Amino acid sequence: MRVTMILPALTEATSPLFRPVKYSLFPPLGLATLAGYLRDDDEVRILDEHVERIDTRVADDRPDLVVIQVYITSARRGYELADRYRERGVFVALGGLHVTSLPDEAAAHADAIFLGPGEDTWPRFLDDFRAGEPASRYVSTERTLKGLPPIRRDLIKRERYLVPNSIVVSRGCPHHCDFCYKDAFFTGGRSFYTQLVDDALAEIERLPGRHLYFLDDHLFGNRRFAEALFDGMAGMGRVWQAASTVDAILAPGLLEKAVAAGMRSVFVGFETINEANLTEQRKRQNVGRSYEAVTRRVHDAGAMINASFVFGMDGDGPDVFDRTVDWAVATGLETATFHIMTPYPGTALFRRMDAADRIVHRDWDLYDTRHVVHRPRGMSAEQLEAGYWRAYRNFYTWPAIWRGAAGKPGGDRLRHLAYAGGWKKFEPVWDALIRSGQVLRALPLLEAALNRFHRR
Ligand code: B12
Ligand code: SF4
Repeated sequence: MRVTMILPALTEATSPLFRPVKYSLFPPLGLATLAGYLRDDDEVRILDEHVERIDTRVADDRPDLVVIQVYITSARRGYELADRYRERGVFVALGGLHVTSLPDEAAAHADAIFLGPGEDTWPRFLDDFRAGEPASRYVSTERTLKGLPPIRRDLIKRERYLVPNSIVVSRGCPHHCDFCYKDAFFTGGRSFYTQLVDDALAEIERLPGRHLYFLDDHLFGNRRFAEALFDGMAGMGRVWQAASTVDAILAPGLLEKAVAAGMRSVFVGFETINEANLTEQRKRQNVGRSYEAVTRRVHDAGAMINASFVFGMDGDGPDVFDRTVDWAVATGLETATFHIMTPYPGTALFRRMDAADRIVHRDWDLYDTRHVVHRPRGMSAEQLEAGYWRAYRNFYTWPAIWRGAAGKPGGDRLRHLAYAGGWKKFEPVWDALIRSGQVLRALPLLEAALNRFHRR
């Protein structure tokens, strides 16, 4: 059987003028996971439009099966590709987060759609498809990562990614924040589960080189699993990055084990510095926690923080941008990502906004967390968008980077400057590397910035 698997990209990622490095960070792990279920004699390829051109006009591209993973921002392009293949009589399967949120919308462009994670439904479909009796809709209910076939990393064009060693050892998260995709995606079964520790360690052993990036929503979410994983990784000589929550960082012991096992930077969802917003968004794990204590703990342990903030919640006024950036710089956060609050279909936030008639349009292309798609309460949509861009600019000026780094001891200060500056101040260099298909060459620099100045 001939199978083509596609990760379509949003327009920005395919621009001939400038491609932000974030689109060349991670390979399509979800598709490589699904490819693991195919047989040895199946012919399969993975196309990632973020790093390569997909030309569907080539008339002889007629595989037996096309699989497309659909995110909200790539839905339009995903459907367009699906339609082209179907016009040619090719069977098209659509799955992923957006398909799960809006199955009827996706079904109009597919022969079969998949709701939720694919580990149970996909092998079932493959049997049905080979038997010539595929159903049109598969809904995931059995959630386990036990006995997964190895991920087909051989199908990934490693040299096109800065971080080819991305890895996921769990699915979902134990929390239930209103704005998050998670509850919608995992409806109908468990919404947080992990691999067996030994399987996760074996997957890590298989990855070449030194650097790893855990894409798990919350790597610290199951304490017993995380402790065993970090213990197993100690001594492997890995340097890695991951995501955690405020409360898990404050819990004694776990952070230290992570750093001892090689964690050098952690993504933390602070989301907002307005306490009222946290309650409204059911971000309970952040309520009443001292963000200063979180940053101090991470820095004292020897790691860096990549903080995530969301603007435009109901408690936010026009002052929120400068207050957030001032706080982030004063606390010495190394990197930050800012977002405009975006109600994804399927989330509690979307239902709440829709019921109050506060969703202004359903142009999914613009649901990219950089455009205002709802009616904000404490400011105008224009103020919100302008403030969002200002926050990015102000946080990543050299004086701000310097101020953030200045209060740190020598090695940590250098690391802060190299890491924050490297991401945001050398964009033309990233662009050139991406264009030449050689972005992986910069990985030693990333490893050095993460680890070289680390002295603890
Ligand atoms: C890595 C990542 C990225 C990477 C690359 C994405 C990639 N290569 O896959 C980068 C940095 C480019 C990125 C960018 C963005 N991202 Co992003 N990203 C992620 C992240 C952290 C991990 C994805 C991952 O690898 N998961 C692990 C694999 C194993 O799971 P999976 O990919 O979901 O695949 C499984 C299932 O979905 C399913 N499946 C998927 N497709 C199909 C198809 C079929 C046929 C079947 C059977 C099953 C199936 O089976 C797979 C195995 O279980 C997720 C968060 C998350 N936890 O998923 C956010 C996430 C996907 N990103 C998100 C967003 C919003 C963005 C941005 C818009 C952010 C921005 N402001 O720029 C951009 C634009 C993305 C785009 N191109 O359209 C949202 C998506 C919301 C939505 N409703 O679609 C998420 C969920 C983050 C969040 N919490 O809100 N992202
Ligand atoms: S902690 Fe993060 S991943 Fe978990 S539900 Fe909240 S936003 Fe989603």
